[in-house]
Amino acid sequence: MGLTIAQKIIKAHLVEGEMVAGSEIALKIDQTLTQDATGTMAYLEFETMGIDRVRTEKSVAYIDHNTLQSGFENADDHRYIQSVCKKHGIYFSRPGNGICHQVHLERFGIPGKTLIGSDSHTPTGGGIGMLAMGAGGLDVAVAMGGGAYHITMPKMYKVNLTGKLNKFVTAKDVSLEILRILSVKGGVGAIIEWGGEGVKTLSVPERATITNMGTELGATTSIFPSDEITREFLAAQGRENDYVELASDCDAVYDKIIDINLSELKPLIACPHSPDNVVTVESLKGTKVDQVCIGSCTNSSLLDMLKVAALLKGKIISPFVSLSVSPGSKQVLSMLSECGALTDILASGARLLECACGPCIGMGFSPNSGGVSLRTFNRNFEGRSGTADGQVYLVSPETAVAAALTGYITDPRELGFMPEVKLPEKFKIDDSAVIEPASVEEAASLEVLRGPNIKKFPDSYPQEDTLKAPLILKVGDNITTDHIMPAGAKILPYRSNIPHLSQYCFGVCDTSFPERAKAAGRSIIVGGSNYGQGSSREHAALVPLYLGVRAVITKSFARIHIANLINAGIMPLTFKNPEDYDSLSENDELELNDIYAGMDKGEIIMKNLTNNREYVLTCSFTDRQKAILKAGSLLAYTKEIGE
Ligand code: MIC
Ligand code: SF4
Repeated sequence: MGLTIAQKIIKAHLVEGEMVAGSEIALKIDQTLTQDATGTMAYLEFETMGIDRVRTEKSVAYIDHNTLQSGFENADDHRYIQSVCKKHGIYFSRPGNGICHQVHLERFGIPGKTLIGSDSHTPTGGGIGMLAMGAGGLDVAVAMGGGAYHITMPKMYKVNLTGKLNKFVTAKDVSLEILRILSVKGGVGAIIEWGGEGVKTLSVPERATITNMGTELGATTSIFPSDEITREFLAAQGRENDYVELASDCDAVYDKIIDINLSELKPLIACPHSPDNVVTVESLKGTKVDQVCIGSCTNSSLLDMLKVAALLKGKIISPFVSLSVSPGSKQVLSMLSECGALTDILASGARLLECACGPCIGMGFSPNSGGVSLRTFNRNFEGRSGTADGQVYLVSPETAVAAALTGYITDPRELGFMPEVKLPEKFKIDDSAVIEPASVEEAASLEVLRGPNIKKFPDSYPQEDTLKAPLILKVGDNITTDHIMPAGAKILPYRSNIPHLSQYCFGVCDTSFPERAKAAGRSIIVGGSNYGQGSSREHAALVPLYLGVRAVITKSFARIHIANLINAGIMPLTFKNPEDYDSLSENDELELNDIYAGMDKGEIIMKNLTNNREYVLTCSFTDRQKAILKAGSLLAYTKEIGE
């Protein structure tokens, strides 16, 4: 039987397990990346492992999220990360050099290699045929130390592309179309491979937009073949030697095949507050727009920016719209500046933001009260923009420009003429903002610089055989990590300060949660399906751990979050009968007995002492996961076995 592209890469990196969908496998990881919002914690975890130098082929730390520096906290954390990198063999991409996924694609990604990153959009690397996955910081720390990355062997889905995109219809619309088809949980447990004749019509930046947003499907990752177009991109980045051809076998078997005819697509838009809430742009025509943001790791490539500049050239944006443009990297910004396109953008009335995540994670540029914000980003979860009642829509750069010019949601095809925009034969190569690590000899005497914002890691609690605790919070379906542990300008600087962060836990759902959880001592959370979708932030597990949460019971979990819960020593369980969810209420006293035997059996019985009902909870922990829970955390387990 033939293999898919992902199966070929998995086979070449398999260190444990069998390539059978649903079973646990362990992979050797070639490259890691971190960003600063998750990086501080990941490097603190790496340090506790007592390993002198990273054991990957390349590990890169990016500073791109926490760049506001409205106090000492971010600057201290950046200094800490820079000093850890120098000492332990990690490349350090300075603030201003760009968004991790954009820079990694440009400068470091290699087809056929494995990459894990402490950011959920790491699958962007699938645009050049990498097996690139988002992971919790602790998993990344273990991989930096040479440990394998454990995942559930995914199913294989194929999206078969035919046709060619029409003018003003873009890769972003392809992402929105697949979200419309599959929903935010449609990719859970699967790798999405993009194939078919239509693939040849898509450039690397377009492919990367699509693999980037595969994250919103809940997929393990998304991947494109590595072909002539990939070779040309790498050659233009001065990295032709990194090219290898990768294709699936013609008799490869897929669990699902989805057909998309690119020629039939229309400009699409995701409405508040979910990326799969997709309709056509024309159906919302005339909706007044207050703000437009162009950028983020989804749509900040040179190609995107050149198209934006070409459409804005010689025009002035609506006086009622505030437009921000954040290029994805220093390479993009300097090339825009050298060819004059930046002048066209600025002349239109746009505000230029730095090459960073910025408004995407609520780091400035929040919309006005109730404001409609059209963004070329990948997430529009409630409150994420920093304005609680902000109405965020997700669109392509072309649709964003159309709205900025008219002041209303406008089908970009109404703009008429789309100037021809091509990628350059050579990108501007300047890696001076990437600081190399010290030599082994020099590293030994280097000091790691820690600031007062770094606080103690939360204590872990080895899983006991019995758990008696109240149901402290009951939430619905599709709860995101932005609900569990919000980000934004006020909170994000405290990512290495769990006690401070804890005040904001579940703030979007229930501001009384932190106080109630602390008062309860130990507690249980109940959720609906796809609990923990969204980011890779392990803080969405570490903060509940700090507040005493010992188990989370749901209808289903998102992939990275369930791993983060186990890594933090919080037991994730699911209802055997999903209807049982309905008969549980906040403050019910719950009791789980014979947990160890239940873990082995895959079923744990829970008594509700308040309504005297019994519930069957399921789990399918591997021996390793059971050992992690019994040790109290992945960190404690790793120390125990000396991995
Ligand atoms: C996001 O887009 O939500 C983030 C911020 O990039 C997160 C990481 C984090 O919370 O630091 C992600 O996607 O993993
Ligand atoms: Fe940054 Fe937004 Fe991309 Fe997350 S989704 S990495 S916050 S640009």
